[in-house]
Amino acid sequence: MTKKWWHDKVAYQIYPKSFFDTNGDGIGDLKGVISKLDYLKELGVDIIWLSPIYQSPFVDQGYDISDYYRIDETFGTMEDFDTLLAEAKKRNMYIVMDLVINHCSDQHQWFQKALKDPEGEYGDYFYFRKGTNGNPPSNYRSYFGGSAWEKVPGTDYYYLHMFAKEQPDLNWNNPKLLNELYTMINWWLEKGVAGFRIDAIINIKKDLSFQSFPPDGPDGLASVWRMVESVNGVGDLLEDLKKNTFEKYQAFTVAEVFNMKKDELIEFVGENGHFSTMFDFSAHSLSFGEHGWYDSNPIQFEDFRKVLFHSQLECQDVGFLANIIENHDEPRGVNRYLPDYAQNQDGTKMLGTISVLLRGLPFLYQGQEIGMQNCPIDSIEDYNDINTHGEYQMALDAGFTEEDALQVCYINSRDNARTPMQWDDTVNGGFTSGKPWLKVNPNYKELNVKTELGDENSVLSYYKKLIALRKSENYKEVFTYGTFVPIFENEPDIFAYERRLDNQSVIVLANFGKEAKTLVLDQIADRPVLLTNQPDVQIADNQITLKSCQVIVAGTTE
Ligand code: TEU
Ligand code: CA
Repeated sequence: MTKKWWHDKVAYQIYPKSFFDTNGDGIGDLKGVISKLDYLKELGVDIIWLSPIYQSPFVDQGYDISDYYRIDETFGTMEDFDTLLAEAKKRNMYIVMDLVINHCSDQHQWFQKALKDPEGEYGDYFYFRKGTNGNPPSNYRSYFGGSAWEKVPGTDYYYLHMFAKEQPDLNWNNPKLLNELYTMINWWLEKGVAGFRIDAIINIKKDLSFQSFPPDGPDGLASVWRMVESVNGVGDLLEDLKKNTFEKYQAFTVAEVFNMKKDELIEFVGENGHFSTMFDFSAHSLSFGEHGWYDSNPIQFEDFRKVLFHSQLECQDVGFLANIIENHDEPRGVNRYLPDYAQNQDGTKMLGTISVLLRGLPFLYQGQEIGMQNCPIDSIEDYNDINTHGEYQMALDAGFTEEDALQVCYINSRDNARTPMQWDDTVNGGFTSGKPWLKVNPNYKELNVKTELGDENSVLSYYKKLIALRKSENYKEVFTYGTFVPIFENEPDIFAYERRLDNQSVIVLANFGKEAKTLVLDQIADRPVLLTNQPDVQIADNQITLKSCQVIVAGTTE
């Protein structure tokens, strides 16, 4: 495997709207990001992925872009962005932008022109199709609920939108559009961004017959996802994209791909793959309901371990996955993957440890490093996320009471991860001096950066040690390139693995159970303990006893 500059790096996702507000408008901004670079550097972060900061009407929080060449004024100016690039560079840090090119905003001038003349030049930038007998061209349900086709008033035309109706899908069969996109991507790369996180990219290939599928919900529609799964050929589009852009700049790319098939893994993230890496969503997918959030499933430990081990083993001879426990679309990992008795500091540290030391690129999501959790919100009006409103409605339509539908949102809502970052114990968690755009989690008084920086036993202090260990001179190679070897894979409640490279070996042992557990492991007592979340470790000869929620990382025998 050829070594690449990004292999041994640690990445961190910033959701700019909720990171840090410097001008009191209640919304995070670029100056806020700049002011926290030293904090991130201290944490051990190298690569920063910024969720979208382009000009946008924010129907889907910036994932609806109306001008790819402008910074939205809520976040600041292009000058601020250039300062961010320069300040990051000074600290040997890399800025990765979000690339949203499956769709744009309905306010983008391309779409505005297209609407005026669906049969004209710009109409071909999108998918305009005529309906049949007063019905849309097919029965696709958009990801956010409702038909994926929106009627153009005063015409027979509908346009396709896999997400919100304000996010029309771009026509990747049109070379002119592709040229516009490639030019734009290269423009940002010329500017000095290190690469991109590539949004919803698996959706760009459409089945142009737009055939309907058997309905899969009470609304008589079928998820547009069925079309994505049934169509082949996305690889050609992705290769063309790479050749015309990323490859020319050795850019780092991380793709959002949900339905990876084993035989395609090599094409996606192999040595000459379409992307540098892609997120492993196998654990997240476990809870996805068949119809929506209302029938989502709680995650069982055995399944969690099984799917993560599976993707680790499947990918290690091919390339690198990007490992996350949460992002801006997912509820907080602590609430999702830990049983109730483990949703505390020890459990949080344990979850972080097993994730960060996996083979692949660790991505932390803002607030994860202080142990942020889902936020209780009492009324649907107080949720901002468009997806949450759609899912709430779907739950009501499926017969849920309002109270139960709200509980569905508490467990699944994307706003759980989007509440403002908690910097200190002053009003609004120190995020803003104004009124925050989204509720601050009331637990900010105990759970915040300032308090945790001052406590050597905090989750934050632990994350610092964890990242430092991963990047330490002695162990960096084994954590980056070492193979992943499962251990105790049939032992209830134990998440354990070894990372092995040449004559180096590290063992990670975690007890997700409620009771202590004794494990027999050859020469465990001879290994130095590199890290643990509960200091009194009981080891003797070939035996180790792990308390509930205890994790230990043991190094190579001297
Ligand atoms: O997400 C794509 C995607 O598949 C998710 O929307 C997912 O289906 C959903 O969040 C599950 O709850 C990307 C972005 O990450 C997301 O924020 C955007 O809303 C979406 O694309 C549209 O751009
Ligand atoms: Ca602001």
